[in-house]
Formats: sequence, C-alpha cells, structure tokens
Amino acid sequence: MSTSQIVFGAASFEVASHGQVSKIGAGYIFSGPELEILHKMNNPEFYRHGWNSWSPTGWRKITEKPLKIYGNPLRLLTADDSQHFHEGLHAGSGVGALSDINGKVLLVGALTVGNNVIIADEEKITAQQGNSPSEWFVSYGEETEVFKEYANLLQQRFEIKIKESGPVWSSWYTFFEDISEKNLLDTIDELATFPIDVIQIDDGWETNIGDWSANTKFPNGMAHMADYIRSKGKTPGIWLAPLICLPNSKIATEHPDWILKDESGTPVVAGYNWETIYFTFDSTLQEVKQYLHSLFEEITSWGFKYFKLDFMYAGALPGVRSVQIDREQAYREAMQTIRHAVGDDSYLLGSGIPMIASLGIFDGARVGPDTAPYWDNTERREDPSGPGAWNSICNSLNRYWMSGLYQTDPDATFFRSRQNLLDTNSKTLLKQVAQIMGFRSFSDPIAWLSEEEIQELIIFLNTSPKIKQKGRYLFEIDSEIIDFADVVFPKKRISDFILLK
Ligand code: 9PG
Repeated sequence: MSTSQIVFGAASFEVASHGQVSKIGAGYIFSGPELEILHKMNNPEFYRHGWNSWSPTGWRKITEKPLKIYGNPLRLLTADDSQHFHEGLHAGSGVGALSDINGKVLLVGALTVGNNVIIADEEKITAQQGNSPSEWFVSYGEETEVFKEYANLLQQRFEIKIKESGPVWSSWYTFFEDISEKNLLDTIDELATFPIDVIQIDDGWETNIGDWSANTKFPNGMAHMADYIRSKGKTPGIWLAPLICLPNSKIATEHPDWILKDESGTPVVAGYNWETIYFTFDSTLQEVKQYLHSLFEEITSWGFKYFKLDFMYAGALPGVRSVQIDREQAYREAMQTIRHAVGDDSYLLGSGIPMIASLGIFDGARVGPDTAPYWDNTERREDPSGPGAWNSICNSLNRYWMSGLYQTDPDATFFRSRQNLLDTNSKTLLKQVAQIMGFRSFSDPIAWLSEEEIQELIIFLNTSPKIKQKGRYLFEIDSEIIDFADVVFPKKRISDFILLK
C-alpha cells in the first residue's frame, strides 16, 4: 500500500491505499481493495451501518461494546451479515463514519456493490472490499453534510429515481399469519373510505414459504383479493419471500439442485424463522432466473402492483454458485430479473434487503427491524434487531440519510389501544418517525379503533409535514422541533417497567 495525505481545510489525514485517488467535491474517491485512514481522534463515536434492513445501525463510542447482535446465532444469521461478525471489533457494512468531540465526521463509504466492510479502532478506520473491485468515497466535515455528499454520489452512481407510495395498510401487525379471505374482505370494506393508497396482504396467504400459491384460507385465490382491493379504489399489495424456501416446501423437494450449497455440497442454512431453518437458491442458475421471472409475471397477472419482498438478504449469502460472481452481484442480478418481470410501474418495497446492493432497484426499503405493539422486550437485551417499537425507531432514525435513496420505511404506526402495550407518548413517537422518514403505514383494523383514534388516523393519513434535520436526532416537523436523543439513548430501559406492571 502507498500512503497519501487527504486535506479538508485545516484538517488532514494519512491514508494507506492500493489504487488511484481523485478529488470529488469536498471529498476524495479511492479505488482498490483496501483503505486505512489514521483518524487521530480521541475516543470517537463509530457509525455502524448494518448489512440488511434489520441489521443494527447506529453510533457507539470506540471504547464501548460494539453495536451488534449478541448471544443469538440464529437471529444473527437472519438479521445481519454473520460472515462479517468481527468478534470484539466495531465493524459495519458498506459505509462507516467516526465522529470527533468537535462534532466533525470522517466518513468512508463504498460506491460499489460487493460486501464491503468498514472496521474502526482507536487509531484507524479501515475499508475492505469483498470479491469485487471497490471504490470508496472519503469525506470529513459536518455530519449531515458528509452523509448528504455520500448519498448524492450513490444516487448518481445507481441512477436512483424513487417512486413514492402513499399510505399503506398491511395485515401483519394485527393479524400476523392468521389471515383469511373472510377476515380480509371485511377489513378491506372498512378501509374503503379511508385516504390510503395500498392495501397489502402480508405473510399467511401462501401454501408454504417457497410455494407461492393461495392456501385453503383463500378459496377464491389471490387474483380475487387483488380485484376486490382494486374495486375499492386501492392498489393491491402482496408479501412474499421469493429467494427462500422451507426444507419441506414443494419447490425444495422438486428442485434440490436449485438450492444454494456450501463447499461440501450441503445446503446453506439461510436463516431461521417459522420455527425452522430455511434455504435459498443459487440464482445464477438459468432455471432459477426463469422461475423467478415467471413467478413474478404470474403474481403481476393476478393484479398486484405493490410487492413487499422479504428475507431478500438470503440471495446474497456465501455459497458455491454455478457462476463465480460476488454474492451481492448474484443477488442484484436476481433482483433485476424480478424488476423486469413486474415492470417499472410496480412498487417494490424491500424488507431484509442488503441495503447497498439493492440501490436503484427497490422503490422503498425497510430501514429497521420489525416494530411491535410494545416498546421493548428485556428477554433479548443484547439483540437490537428484535421486534419492538424502540428498536425500529432507533435503527430507522440512524438511516435518515438514506431517505433520498429509497422511500425509507420505519415500519408500522399504531393508533389502536386494543391489543397494544404502547402508551400515548410511544404512539406519538412512532407517528413522528413515520413522518420524518416519509413512509406511512399501519395495520389497525378500523373496527378496532375508537372515534378519537379514527380521527387521529385520518389526520396522520392526510398530512405530509415538511421535515428538516437539524442535528443527528433533532428534527423539525413543520415548525415543531423534536429531539429524539433521549429516546435513542434513554437513561433507563423502559421495558423494565412494562414487565413489572
Ligand atoms: C412476515 C414478517 C413481516 C415483517 C418482516 C418479516 O430476524 N428475524 O428473524 C426476522 C424474522 C421475521 C421478520 C423480520 C426479521 O419479519 O419484517 O414485516 O412481513 O416477515 O413473516
């Protein structure tokens, strides 16, 4: 590696790198497999960016315990890049940053797809490429400015033109998998007069994970559901996890050769949910690409125009593929196939997506773990990716800088008091975060809401306030200033009290 000096006004840093360096705006672009910058900061904070939608993202002091998922290997496999756990180190995916005591930030961000990793310690911040040639953006300055510069470059590189969706009703955070034609038709009737754009059917309609046909709870099939939603003037939306399958699914049994394997020929365990492990596909196989294309042509022909595609990271896991390409590149090709099949006028919302590798393909992206009708859960103290309103708020606000790259979805807001442990203040925080992030969704059935709750919902659906970021967690919503600093770093965890109640 050769060393060079990068200069930002009065500040300068020594960089060791392999390749070319050039100046761009206020920052620099480096190419090459690795970059090492001596930061000369005294106990800075490190911005850890998690690999997929659900992965822990936020700031921790270099002397603090690194922000990660601890003590839950199966969750780690699903909700982060378990390949790059880097025991004991502050490490993240794609982009990382250090914040000095004077509030200035040194940012290193990948401009290319390919499992790029950022690691920081008390002396340096290091960027390492995966299996594809990498380019890095490096800048130093005001925090919101350097993140903006990086986001602008990504926007240009990935030719991002986001389509915006209006408010969404999703079946998940009320009914979970317990949905049926009967209960959804009733719910759709009640939603008909409300100012929402999309009615999205979540997990629970399919025969099995991997077998994407209607199960017996939907006797008239999914095209009937789409027609019904459209007849009420709403856009039909549907959930599926097209890149994974359960071991007992028809597709896994009929096409064992499609399943991604490791070097020993054993199927790669792609994650754990639905009380089982699950597999993913080798999407570099022509047959798999054809399968994905016809699957999405079929679901589009049922009348769906809004797709919540979930557990997508699985397509970018390590494994032996028929074509030797970087795992994130393989995933991206699979996604391009899907985008081609649904057409440019369909809305793609990604959940569990690798955040950098999905740029320019998805319109919307979940930017945090699942919310829940409760604030926190002490059972998994060491898992910031577990469901809960607090975890979803923290992760989402720490990804505010991505809001020009995707329509950033912080997950559902709640208006109901029925089946809900969230107090009024927590519900207000969720609403404000949805307004800040620019994506409004909810799952409450209208029949569960009081008159007053219905009024609050209508106001929420009808307003898109002007947002200004004034500081890391300081936002102006229209003219109201809201500081989330004490929410993200509370003096005491509120779940302690909930469990004692
Ligand atoms: C449907 C749900 C909902 C939800 C999605 C996703 O890390 N995990 O183990 C993990 C499990 C489930 C999960 C997210 C993460 O939920 O986010 O909105 O669609 O699937 O099954």
